[in-house]
Amino acid sequence: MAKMLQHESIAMFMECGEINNMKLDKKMADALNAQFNKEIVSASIYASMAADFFGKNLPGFGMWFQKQAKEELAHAEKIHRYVDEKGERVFYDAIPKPQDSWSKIIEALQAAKKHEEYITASIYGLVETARELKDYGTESFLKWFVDEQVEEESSVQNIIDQLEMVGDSNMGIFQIDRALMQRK
Ligand code: OFO
Repeated sequence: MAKMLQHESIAMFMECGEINNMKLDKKMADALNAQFNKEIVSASIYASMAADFFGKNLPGFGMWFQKQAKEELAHAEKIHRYVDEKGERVFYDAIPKPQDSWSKIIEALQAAKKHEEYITASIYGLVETARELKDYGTESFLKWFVDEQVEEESSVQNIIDQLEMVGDSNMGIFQIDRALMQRK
């Protein structure tokens, strides 16, 4: 009897182990792969905004977006590593050509805000998929991205608010540009 219980508990333990180390469901793996590519597209959009700002002699805005582009690549890398850890691999999609220039500074920032909202919705979709599949490991991994999106939306909105405050004042824009150079 005791032996039987021992076998049962070993079987249960193995089952739990399988749950903890479970492979990614195809639906989850595909969704993470799509997000991986969206992060790379984000980097391309922001790098293009940086180029536009540097070209317009707004180095603070340029540096801010250049750093943002690097962060997006780091996000892609984070997903890449997670997918690898789960025994899968990522696949690269073609990167669509980003817009080259924006006629007003605020238009670029508004486009960035809209893009971040789209990314937030995409991350929420991933969380939903993880919950649906009872993939708690991936849900926990995604928590970092949920928090990061709150921060990203808020930092872009702060710049929009400042631009709205100064309007067309060249001095105001100059000061915002200088302040953006401080981004770590
Ligand atoms: Fe990756 O957070 Fe912006 O897009």
